Amino acid sequence: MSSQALVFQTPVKPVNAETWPVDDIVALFALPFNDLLYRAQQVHREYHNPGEVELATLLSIKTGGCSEDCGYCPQAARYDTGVTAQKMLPLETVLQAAREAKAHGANRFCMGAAWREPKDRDLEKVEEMVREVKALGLETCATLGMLGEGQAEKLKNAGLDYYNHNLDTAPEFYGDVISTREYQDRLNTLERVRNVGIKVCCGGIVGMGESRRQRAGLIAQLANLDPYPESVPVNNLVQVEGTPLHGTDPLDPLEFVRTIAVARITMPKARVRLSAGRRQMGEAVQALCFLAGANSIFYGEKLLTTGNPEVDEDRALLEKLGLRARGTAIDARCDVTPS
Ligand code: SAM
Ligand code: DTB
Ligand code: SF4
Repeated sequence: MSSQALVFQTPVKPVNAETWPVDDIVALFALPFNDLLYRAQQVHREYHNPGEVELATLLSIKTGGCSEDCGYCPQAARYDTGVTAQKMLPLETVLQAAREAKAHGANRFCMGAAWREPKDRDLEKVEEMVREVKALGLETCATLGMLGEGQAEKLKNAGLDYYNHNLDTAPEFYGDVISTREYQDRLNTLERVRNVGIKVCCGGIVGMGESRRQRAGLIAQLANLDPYPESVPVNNLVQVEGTPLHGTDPLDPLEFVRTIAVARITMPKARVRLSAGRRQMGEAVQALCFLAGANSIFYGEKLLTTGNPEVDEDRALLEKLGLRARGTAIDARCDVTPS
């Protein structure tokens, strides 16, 4: 058997197939590491400029005091995590943060709120923020929890480009992590967002004690959305003292890299974001994630309540890897042919 045949005897979604079976995704996870990364890099190069990384800056516009019981989250009021509940930030504070993000070269500005769902009077303030941030020339994203009837439309009219709402994990594991809302509630919000023409940013968290099959189950849920999300954040659990998931056995970093590669292969056109957990990861693992097809990061020293690499550190890492921020890259698909 030729080496080509060895590489390609792995599952490939048939052209007309409607869904990715979980078994096929498990089979991708089980590939020899180098074969998996090779496949992922091939897909990546077919659909994306491999020299380019999108930079998305996060701002928590309403921190803490949340009524939900998400087992990973430092912002749930019921866990004693040291996060104090704050009121929504004033418009000018948000705009100042957005201007700084733009000055640092961010492509997208994502506003997050610790809500189960927004109240209409709060949404009005967020609409204003979206309008003004967009006017600065940044892509806009918001993550505000579940959206009710008409709320997605209001955000669309304000100019929102992306709505982030994660499925978080596989349906079979979901109940171990969250009890205050259903998987179906999340799917309903995603449908509302899709129906008004806002782009979908949807991913999940790994390292919560789920099995490999459950990681594959999360990817299957995402990849089988029709269409699949434009943006797929893959978060590695940031363990926060006081949350139920604090003390979970950390995921093997190479399994995290595999998850990125499988997301890339199953959702070829999506931006796959190497999301929370980078500060704990080290440069080599992050470099492998980029090789596996990640082409977006959260950029800025803070995620919502926990830390993220400093801007200068990230700039240095991108430079070291020969990667550039989206929009600044010349076509990096150059052939460097030895003379
Ligand atoms: N409250 C809204 C919601 O739950 O949809 C929006 C904000 S919530 C913090 C957004 C996402 O952040 C969660 O769905 C989860 O995937 C991620 N997240 C929260 N805490 C995390 C942690 N400790 N580690 C990794 N990801 C986390
Ligand atoms: C996403 O998938 N990850 C981000 C963003 N969407 C909102 C949030 C990560 C939060 C990590 C824990 C914290 O900083 O509170
Ligand atoms: Fe609240 Fe969102 Fe945190 Fe869940 S993830 S506790 S909904 S802020």
